Amino acid sequence: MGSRRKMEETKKLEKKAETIRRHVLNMIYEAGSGHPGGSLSCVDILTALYFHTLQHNSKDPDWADRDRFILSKGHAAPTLYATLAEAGYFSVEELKLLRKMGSMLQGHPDNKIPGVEVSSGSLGQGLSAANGIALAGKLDKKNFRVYTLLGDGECDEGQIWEAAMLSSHYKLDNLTAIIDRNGLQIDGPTEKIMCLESIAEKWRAFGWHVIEVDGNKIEEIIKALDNAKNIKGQPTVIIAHTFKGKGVSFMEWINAFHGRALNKEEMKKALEELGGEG
Ligand SMILES: Cc1ncc(C[n+]2csc(CCOP(=O)(O)OP(=O)(O)O)c2C)c(N)n1
Repeated sequence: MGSRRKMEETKKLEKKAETIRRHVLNMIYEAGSGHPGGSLSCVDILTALYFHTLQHNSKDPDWADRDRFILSKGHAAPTLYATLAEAGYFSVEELKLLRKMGSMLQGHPDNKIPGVEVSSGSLGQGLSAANGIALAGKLDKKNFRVYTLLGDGECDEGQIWEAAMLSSHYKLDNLTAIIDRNGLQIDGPTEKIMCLESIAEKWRAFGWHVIEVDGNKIEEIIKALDNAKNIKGQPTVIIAHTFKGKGVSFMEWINAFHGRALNKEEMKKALEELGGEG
């Protein structure tokens, strides 16, 4: 792609990410509860995946050759739902029903929702599910790829490291894990609670190809996702350095917004910062 077309694509995707950020805040506000911080940090990653990288068809969610995405950090469900709605899996109107009784869109992803591959929310499980799907793809000689997004705090779960060993043991080069490295988890900074550094060295030691990017820069994420496709014989992990609360100045790196909705006044300010409509 020429550099001018690339710039135009990036601009379009940045606009899409802004729309998704507005949906996320509105959804959590309407619901009165949810996880805005870790939902906002990963918006650019999901935008790059669904609007650039993934081979998928919202009109045929069960298409056998589709690429698969698993949101392992399931509490970022609002971002997944808003992205799926923008991609045409269901109506944007549905987003208002987040966490409402009887609604399809419960607080954590459920695989009954069109486009949701695996139910998640209990941290630590997504990479294992992704391994199973990637291994099945290889056994069936399919060309689809598998992607999963993990939280950095989620990497405290032992199951992640068991799964990481398996991915490299079976040379799952059709698998890309992305870590939302926003540096915070439920109780504070990851490095205070359970030191993860050097996270890149840890994944390398487990047999993975490692790429580090600014996870709030869409063009960097796209480049890394494209590069991962060319890595043979081992899985790739993209360590995506992000900001929790990205896009709203008074939320960035403030862990009070891990698990609470904004109030009316905060919403007004946040939407002003995000600009645009919707
Ligand atoms: C097994 C399990 N334990 C605890 C929780 C509660 N919980 C929800 S979010 C969260 C913090 C996760 O931190 P991180 O993965 O860094 O997420 P982010 O900061 O990106 O939101 C915790 C402990 C859970 N969902 N699952």
